[in-house]
Amino acid sequence: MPRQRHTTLKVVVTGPFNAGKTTLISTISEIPVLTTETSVSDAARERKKRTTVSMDFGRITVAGDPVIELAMFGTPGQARFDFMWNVLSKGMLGYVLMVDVADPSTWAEAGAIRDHFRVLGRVPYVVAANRSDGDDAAPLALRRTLDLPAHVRVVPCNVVEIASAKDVMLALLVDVLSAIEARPASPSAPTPVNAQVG
Ligand SMILES: Nc1nc2c(ncn2[C@@H]2O[C@H](COP(=O)(O)OP(=O)(O)O)[C@@H](O)[C@H]2O)c(=O)[nH]1
Ligand SMILES: [Mg+2]
Repeated sequence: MPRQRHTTLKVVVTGPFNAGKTTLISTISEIPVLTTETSVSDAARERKKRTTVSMDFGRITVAGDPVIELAMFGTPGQARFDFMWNVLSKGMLGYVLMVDVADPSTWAEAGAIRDHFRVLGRVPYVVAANRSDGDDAAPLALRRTLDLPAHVRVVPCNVVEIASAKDVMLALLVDVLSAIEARPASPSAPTPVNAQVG
């Protein structure tokens, strides 16, 4: 029987503090998530006690030919760690902008993070409208606030639930694969990391 082909794709999960980035990766990762957390700054302590310092790392496998392994890197949300955004975005093929759709006070910061990432990589992204709880109006308002181009998808979700978290990653994967397919074949074009046959 021929051996299956495997491809690893690097994706990033970014967004403001407390949006649900670490939760998304933890909910769907097949390996124990490597996370580096520390106490939050005083201003944020009211909301939660720990925050991601440098990154979260998790992995999920998507069956098919080739088998796709998504290597998921979660960024810190607090701006005092934003030097890590530049490091983590190297080689990414797409990203999730995670937003707490129930807390509009965080949306402007989400927009600023998206603007930062848009410069770091011209790759597809999807907006995860987390804690949506079936509310249709808030994801639409979020789309307007972020002034999203029509092709950027807003995925309403509650990433504590496995099916919902998978929806977000699959939406991103579809856009990432379309972008790879549409790319002109050029030796200098970035290729999926660790792309291998065998
Ligand atoms: N009810 C609910 N709680 C969530 C959801 N996503 C995240 N949380 C909770 O919100 C808090 C912050 O999430 P976390 O993933 O640490 O946020 P991060 O700062 O973006 O990494 C945690 O206590 C999560 O359990 C969700 O979809 N629904
Ligand atoms: Mg986190």
